[in-house]
Amino acid sequence: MDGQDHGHRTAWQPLALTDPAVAESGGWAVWYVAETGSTNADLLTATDAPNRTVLVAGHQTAGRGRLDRTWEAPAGANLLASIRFTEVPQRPADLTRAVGVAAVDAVAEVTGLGARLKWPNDVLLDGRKLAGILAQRSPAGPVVVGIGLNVGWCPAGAAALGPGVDPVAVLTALLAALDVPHVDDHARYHELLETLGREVRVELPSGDLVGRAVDVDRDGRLAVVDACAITHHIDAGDVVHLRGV
Ligand code: BT5
Repeated sequence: MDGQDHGHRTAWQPLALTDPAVAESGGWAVWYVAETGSTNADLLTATDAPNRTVLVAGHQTAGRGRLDRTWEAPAGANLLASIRFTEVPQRPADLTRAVGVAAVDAVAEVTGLGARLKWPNDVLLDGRKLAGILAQRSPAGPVVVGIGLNVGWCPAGAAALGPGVDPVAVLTALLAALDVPHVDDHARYHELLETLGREVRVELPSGDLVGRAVDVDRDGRLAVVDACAITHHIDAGDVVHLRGV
C-alpha cells in the first residue's frame, strides 16, 4: 500500500506516531484520513491492507457503535482509530479484549489516570464511558477492531481525558501496550473489569436480567447470578451497572 491510488484510500496519509520505534518494532502501518464515514468500514473493505494496518480519522461522518448505534465526536477532538488484523487468534474476541486492556494501559501511561473496563469492552473513567470498542469480522476472515476514545470532547454523562492530551500519543501508547507480553492476559482483563462483583442489569433480546456479575470466563462470557441463585452465562448484551458491592 502506498497511499497513492486505492479508490477512497487516495485520501490516506502516513501518520507518524509520537514514538516512531513503536511502529517499527510492532510492524504497525499507520494511516490518517481527515474525514471518512467510518474507519472500521474502511478497513473492512481494504482487502489488500496488511496485518496491523491502523487507520486514524480526524472526523467520522458515520461513526458506528455496536448494534448499528452511532459514535459521536466533533472533528479533530478525539481518538478515532481502527486496526485491521489478518492474523486472527483462535478466539477472535481475545483481540477485542486486548485492545480494551491496552487502552487502559495507554491512558495510565499518558495521563496517569486509572481507567477500568465495563463488560464487554467499554473503557470507563470514574464510572463514566471514556471509550467504546467495536470489533467486526469481514467475510474473508480478517478482524477490524475500532476504538473511539474521548480526549477533547464527550457527550453529557461520559468522560474525556481533557483537551491537553494528544490523541496520537494515546494511540502510540495503545499500540505499544498491545505488544507488551503478559503472563496472563485473561487475568489482567479480569482485574480491570469493574463489572465484576456489581449488581447489573443485562439487556438481552429475550428481556432484562438482573443479578450479580460474578465472573468472566476465557471466552469472555459474563456469569451473572440472579435472585433465584441461577447462573446465566452471557455471550453478548448491554450491561448497566446498578449498585456497587
Ligand atoms: C461502542 O458502541 O461503544 C463502540 C464505539 C466504537 C467507535 C469507534 S470510532 C473508530 C471506529 N470506527 C467506527 O465507526 N466505530 C469505531 P456501543 O457500546 O454500541 O455504544 C454506542 C453508544 O455510546 C451510543 O448509542 C451513545 O449512547 C454512546 N456514545 C456515542 N458517542 C459517544 C462518545 N463519544 N462517548 C461516550 N459515549 C458515546
